[in-house]
Amino acid sequence: MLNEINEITGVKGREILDSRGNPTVEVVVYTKNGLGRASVPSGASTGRKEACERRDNDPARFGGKGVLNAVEKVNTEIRAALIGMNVLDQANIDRHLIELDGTDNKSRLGANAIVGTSMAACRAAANSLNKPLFRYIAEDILDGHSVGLPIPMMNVINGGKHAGNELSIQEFLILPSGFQRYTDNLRAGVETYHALKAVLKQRYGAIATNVGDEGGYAPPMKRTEEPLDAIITAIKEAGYTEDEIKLGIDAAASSFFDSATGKYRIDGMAKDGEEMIEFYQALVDSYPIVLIEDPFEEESFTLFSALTAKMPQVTIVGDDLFVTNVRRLQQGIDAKAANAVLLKLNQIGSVTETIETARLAKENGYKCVVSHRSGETEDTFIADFAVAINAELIKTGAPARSERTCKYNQLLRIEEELLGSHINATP
Ligand code: 2PG
Ligand code: MG
Repeated sequence: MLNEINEITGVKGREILDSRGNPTVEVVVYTKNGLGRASVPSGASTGRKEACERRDNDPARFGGKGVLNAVEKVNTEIRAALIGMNVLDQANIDRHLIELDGTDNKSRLGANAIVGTSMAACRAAANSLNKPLFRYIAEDILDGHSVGLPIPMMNVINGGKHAGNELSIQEFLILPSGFQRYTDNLRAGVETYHALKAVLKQRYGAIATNVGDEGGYAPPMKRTEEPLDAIITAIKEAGYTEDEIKLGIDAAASSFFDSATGKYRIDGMAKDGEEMIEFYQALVDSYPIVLIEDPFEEESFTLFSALTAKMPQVTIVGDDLFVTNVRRLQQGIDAKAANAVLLKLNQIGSVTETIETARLAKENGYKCVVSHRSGETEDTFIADFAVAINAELIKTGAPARSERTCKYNQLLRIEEELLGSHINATP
């Protein structure tokens, strides 16, 4: 029977701002025991098959980017549907939201309205039980799942749609993984980030140390090798080895794929799929690259499969390819298209569906990479989520700008708690 204390008593949506200064949805879910609040991030290099982010398209406000319609759905239909429900039944809450929406891609209520509510309910439940969010998800939603700290995957040089330079590849990532503890891996990554600033300044001048949307530097570079060379130097300068800090890239290749010619416009050239495979092979041969995300445009299951077969030692991640969607992931598993999945809650639109996708990934030996969006908020939900599902990796930008560091900082708190050193014995 529903314990009154855990009953949802209110749902409130509002329009707030994300890290690019664009409006986004924030939701608060209330119970007799307190509340849970969550806010929704937003992508720039979005997959075509993502759940639909509802915007007002009213040019009189925020250039059409307002989210008052989505907020209004939270404050009317969603509120009415959720009041009286058990906040501890996340699966039921999400099922209700999906049925209430009634579309395949959450376009009626808006995925931003739905995922904000779903995350806020999850947090309200954790608060109601007086548990940290990661524990609630692991113990109560996942029935005692083992938890673990992910390897941080830090985007230290920004290109593509996230920066005003000419780099085709969107993200140049460092994966500090040489240490047992997350705290030490984070420090190694941060020290490398700072060493990189000095390297860039010396090679390209101070203007090269301006940052892009995710806090990584956005130097005036053109060729893919340039950022990789600078990062390799920075790792050495910071006193680390290539075993301790590995490299990854998110090509976000849909953003430089020309559908008219079927070619990829990269580094001033036009390459077909086979040539792109050779391009990636040459990069992997020359640099300690252990991970490649979205190497091809988002419908190229065949090319993804060819690359995954060619370099089984490399983590090939599907982001726009899978859009956190369990059906797309199953299609990828059947085609052996990758060996890892990027998980973005707002890409599919609810906590339960994201968990389902993570579960399918794990059952099939795929790694899970929990990810932020390029437009973020100060919400730290994904840090707890990554620990709860025991994700191998988390991608949440450079260790700069608070919408990025808040996630890395939350992981510091969680590690401290898991190591049992969070309670200060000294009065
Ligand atoms: C990506 C993401 C996050 P966006 O492509 O992986 O880094 O970018 O949020 O712009 O889709
Ligand atoms: Mg991506």
